[in-house]
Amino acid sequence: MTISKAAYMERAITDKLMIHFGKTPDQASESEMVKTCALVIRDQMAISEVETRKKTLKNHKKQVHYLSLEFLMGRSLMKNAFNLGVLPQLKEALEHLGFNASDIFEAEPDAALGNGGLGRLAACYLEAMTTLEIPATGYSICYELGIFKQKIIDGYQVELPDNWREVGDAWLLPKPEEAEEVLFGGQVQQYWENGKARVVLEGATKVTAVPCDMIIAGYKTKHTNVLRLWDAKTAMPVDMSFYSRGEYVKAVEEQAMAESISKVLYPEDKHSEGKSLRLKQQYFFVSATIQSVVRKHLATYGTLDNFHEKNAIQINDTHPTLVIPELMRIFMDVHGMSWDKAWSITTKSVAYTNHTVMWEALERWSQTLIERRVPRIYQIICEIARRWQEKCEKFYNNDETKVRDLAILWDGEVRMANLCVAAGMAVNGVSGLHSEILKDDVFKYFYQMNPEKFQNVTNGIDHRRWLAEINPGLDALIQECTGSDKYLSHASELQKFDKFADDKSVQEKLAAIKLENKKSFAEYLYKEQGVVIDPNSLFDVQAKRLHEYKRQLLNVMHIIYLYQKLHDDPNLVIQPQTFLFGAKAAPGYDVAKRIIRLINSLAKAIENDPVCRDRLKVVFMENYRVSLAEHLMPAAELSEQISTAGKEASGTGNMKFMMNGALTIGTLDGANVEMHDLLGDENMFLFGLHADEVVSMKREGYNPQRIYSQDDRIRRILDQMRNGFGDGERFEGLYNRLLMGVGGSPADDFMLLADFDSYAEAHRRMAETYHDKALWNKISIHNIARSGLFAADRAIAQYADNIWHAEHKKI
Ligand code: 26V
Repeated sequence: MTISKAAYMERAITDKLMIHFGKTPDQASESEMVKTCALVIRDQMAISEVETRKKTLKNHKKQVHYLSLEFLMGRSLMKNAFNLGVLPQLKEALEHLGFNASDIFEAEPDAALGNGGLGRLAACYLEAMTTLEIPATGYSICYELGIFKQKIIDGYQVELPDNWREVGDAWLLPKPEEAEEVLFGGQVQQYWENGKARVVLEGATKVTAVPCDMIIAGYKTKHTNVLRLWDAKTAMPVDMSFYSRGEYVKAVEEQAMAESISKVLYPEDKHSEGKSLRLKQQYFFVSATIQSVVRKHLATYGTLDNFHEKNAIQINDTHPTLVIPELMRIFMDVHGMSWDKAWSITTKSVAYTNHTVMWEALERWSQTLIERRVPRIYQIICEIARRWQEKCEKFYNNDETKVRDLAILWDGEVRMANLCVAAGMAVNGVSGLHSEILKDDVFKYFYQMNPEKFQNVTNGIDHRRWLAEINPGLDALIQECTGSDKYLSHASELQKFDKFADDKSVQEKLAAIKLENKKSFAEYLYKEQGVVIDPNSLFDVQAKRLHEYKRQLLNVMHIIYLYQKLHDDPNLVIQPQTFLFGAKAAPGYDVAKRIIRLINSLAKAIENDPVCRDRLKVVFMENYRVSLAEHLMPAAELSEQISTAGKEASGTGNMKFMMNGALTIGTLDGANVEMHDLLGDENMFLFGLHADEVVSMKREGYNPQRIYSQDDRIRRILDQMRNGFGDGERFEGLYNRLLMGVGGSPADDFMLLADFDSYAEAHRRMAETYHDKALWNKISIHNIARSGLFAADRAIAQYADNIWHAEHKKI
């Protein structure tokens, strides 16, 4: 008798539950069930992982090492089951055991080891690298606490710790036998040995880095990859000597110092603060990673001469920059290589991706801090900087402004981005516009020296997760229309859906799917937050980190405008709309927190207002995160991508909304530009100044006060904001920021007032279009069908072809 796949799965689950928890299914809690299923799936992947490793060792392919301080993985159970092709049997087995499968998936905590776009991108890319069968490893820190959990209490954001590992540990395989030692502090000593200068570090503090591996499954492949997360532990033998010398407290102190390194993810995603612990995190993870990469390379090849031929190291933003001097250190101090040879191999191995042009986020570290924490690394940076400066002086004929701009060390600081561009074999931006800004502005003098280094790779998303897995209704419709599930491996197949744009029955099916998704989201929101929203209203969504440049405040201004309009004319007929906001603010970013408070005041005011409440609704969704986004995207109808042009490097939420059929209201910023190229004016609601107009308007002297005094609508909106909504909260600070400029930043730095009129006009066009259901659905089909460009598979194939020169499965 053959046993069905589901029965086999059920057996694996019951066995694991018994072995691991000593329980039968009727005794297991949901959390225990999540862990049990994770262990079962992990076992399956572990077998493939061993096979993959064997194969990679044998075929000597080039390996990719993706270094990122953030990987926003979210949940893995459904994802891995989907990719392994065992999702149907997992669901069936769970149901048969008396569980509701979707409750079990919902009970898995997010692995939220990231802040926002940069971290989620890294997670999508790991999936795509695996699906394309590139031998790749992600490296990061095994933070005990991920990004904080956000609670809204009395309208204010409150941060709570996110202890993801209690359940999330089930995905991790600790590998203590592959631990590395990382050294901090101490003194650099040089001496001569056999006619060669040797460098050693004396009196340094040792921290042990223990790898915890998370296996990544690809789609329709046995190839697996690993996300290696380093856990910081005290190096025990050293500590024992403290104990025996009676320095008990010192030993405990060292232990606390060491282990604090992997305690918590920094929740700031723009402002670089120069905190010592953050620097330690960076060096810890980079040093452990590179030691491990070099060790494995030597074990395979017995030489470092071909290191760059067999390894590509991608630096995700500047956070892993210290990988550059660390590689130099290992090549020279540990393996006796000359400077020139070490530099030649290093600069052929590393590549850098920039993710922001906001100057506050460009990392600069105090020279003194680096010198104190990692003295040998500091020496190497100084030497790199000296040689680089010589080169620049020669190239630019001692032009002082240019040489200063290009410097790696300046004014007591190390400029990480400059170090990355000087040393990297490639530098890339993450959308067409962003990459142009890097060449024309941020790194313009670098570009003139080495134009061939600069590239663009427009971001992409894992469309298997962000479409097929989270929106099964739409997945089924696409498969029905395109005739197969081929789009899952070849996202460009989505194009075949385009010709159904005018097909009435497809339009109606799409509308029905969207309505169902809106209803499920309404239920979800009610369960999570006790908020009721009407699935028949238009779902207008802005979900992303809270930043002034992303302009949640512009959205709020427009809602206040509608609110006032309804008060002026209570009989006005308007499309009922639900405005959904999801956003975490960095705990120290007061302005962002004030904007959250304002959204909540406005939400309350509208809810209590008999004139507005049936037509407008504002909801601040608590704790926006990957798993909430997975419920939200399929239900969204309008996607707000309204950053000041030139400021959003790419955006990836914009792609997720588009793929799920939402229409975009947005500026020509980041990847919205590519989106507009695909869709044309008629299929998105474009508004606002262009990036070059923002620059020239600022240069010529932008005057928001004039707009305030000349435009009645804007004056009324801002006055209302200043006075608040009668709940005792006033927003004078925000008002002043828009009109006076506060604390050194200019008035309305992000040009909200300049773009308001055009934004309101785009909203009018949008509402008119929404009225015409057939037209709206047609546009929605165009959006879905043309979103294939934004698949991570495409982006990864470009990295592999143009930057890493690594082989991959063709898409
Ligand atoms: C910066 C900092 C500064 C120091 C403190 C910790 C910290 C953490 C993260 C960051 C990086 C911020 C850059 C970032 O997230 N950029 C976003 O990258 C996305 C992926 O490329 C892109 O879609 C977004 O437009 C861009 O804002």
